[in-house]
Order: sequence, then structure tokens, then C-alpha cells
Amino acid sequence: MTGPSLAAAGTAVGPLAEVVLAGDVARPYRLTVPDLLAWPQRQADVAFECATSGVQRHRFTGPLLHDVLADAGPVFDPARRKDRLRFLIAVRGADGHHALLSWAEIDPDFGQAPVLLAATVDGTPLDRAGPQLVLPQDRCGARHISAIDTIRVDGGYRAWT
Ligand SMILES: Nc1nc2c(c(=O)[nH]1)N[C@H]1C(S)=C(S)[C@@H](COP(=O)(O)O)O[C@H]1N2
Ligand SMILES: [Mo]
Repeated sequence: MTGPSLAAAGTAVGPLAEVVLAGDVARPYRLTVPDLLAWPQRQADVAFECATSGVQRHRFTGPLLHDVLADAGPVFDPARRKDRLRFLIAVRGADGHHALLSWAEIDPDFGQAPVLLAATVDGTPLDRAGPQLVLPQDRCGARHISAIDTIRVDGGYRAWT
């Protein structure tokens, strides 16, 4: 095998993975998996089913996605709850696999889904691989995006016709 990608993923060698946090936020930034330790840590034991490989069980730790994104300052009016309802969160892995969440899905005033931006899986730091999205409420594994490289907050969904 050539290249650092698989051999270095999640191991102690190779560069730290970086996540770009961009879009409709006041403070876009880049963050590494060690940076994720700055927020309160949660633990989630999840079981999800994959259409091709069956049921997987993993223990993840990391901050709530909501806490990390809230600190980037999404550009809605915090005093007006309705203003948040047009915001989407697009999460992409380094291989291009991506999924959308709504802001309201993770907002404590609405769905309050305990979605994590995981920094470890089964006790192994994801420093080199990049963080993984963890959705304990999902039966299916497809949104548990690994090796996240970009998270885009999008408040521009206004068209209705
Ligand atoms: N980056 C990335 N993440 C991904 C996928 C992918 O193709 N790319 N597949 C998803 C699917 S379909 C499943 S079921 C789980 C599989 O998790 P596992 O590797 O622990 O079995 O990863 C999810 N995360
Ligand atoms: Mo899957």
C-alpha cells in the first residue's frame, strides 16, 4: 500500500487531521481532534446497522456537535427561535460521503438529539483520521460519518417555489 491515508488513520503517526468549519457562522475556524477536548465530553455506546456489514457496536467520546457549532456563532438571531429553523448543517467525510442535519434537530429548544463530534472510538483517539459524527438515535449507520473534513452551516434555504 502507498500513501499515508489508511496506515496513519487513527494511529500515532502522521499529521493531525483538520476539520474546516465554514458557512453562515460569525467565526469560521479550523479545528483538530485534540481541539475537541476543550468542550465538555460525552460518552455514547451506540449500535447501528449497516446495509452491507450488519450491526456494529462502538463506544464514542467527544463534545456535542451543538456545542462546537454554537461557538462558531451561527448567524441567526438567538432571541428569535423561529430564525433557527432555516439552518442546515452539512457534514462531509474526506471520501466525499456526506449528510445533512437540520439545526433544529440538535438544538436544545427543539429536537435536542445528542449528536456527538467524536474524538475517540473504542478508546482510540481519532487525531489522525479526523472526528466521527455519532447519532445515537439513528438505527442505521449511514450518518455516522467518519474522517470528517468539512462542516458547513447553511442558513440560506429561503426559496420555496
Ligand atoms: N466517511 C465515511 N463515513 C461513513 C461511510 C462512508 O462511506 N464514508 N459509511 C457509513 C455507513 S453506510 C456505515 S454503516 C458506517 C459503518 O461504520 P463502521 O465502519 O464502524 O462499520 O459508517 C458510515 N460512515
Ligand atoms: Mo452502511
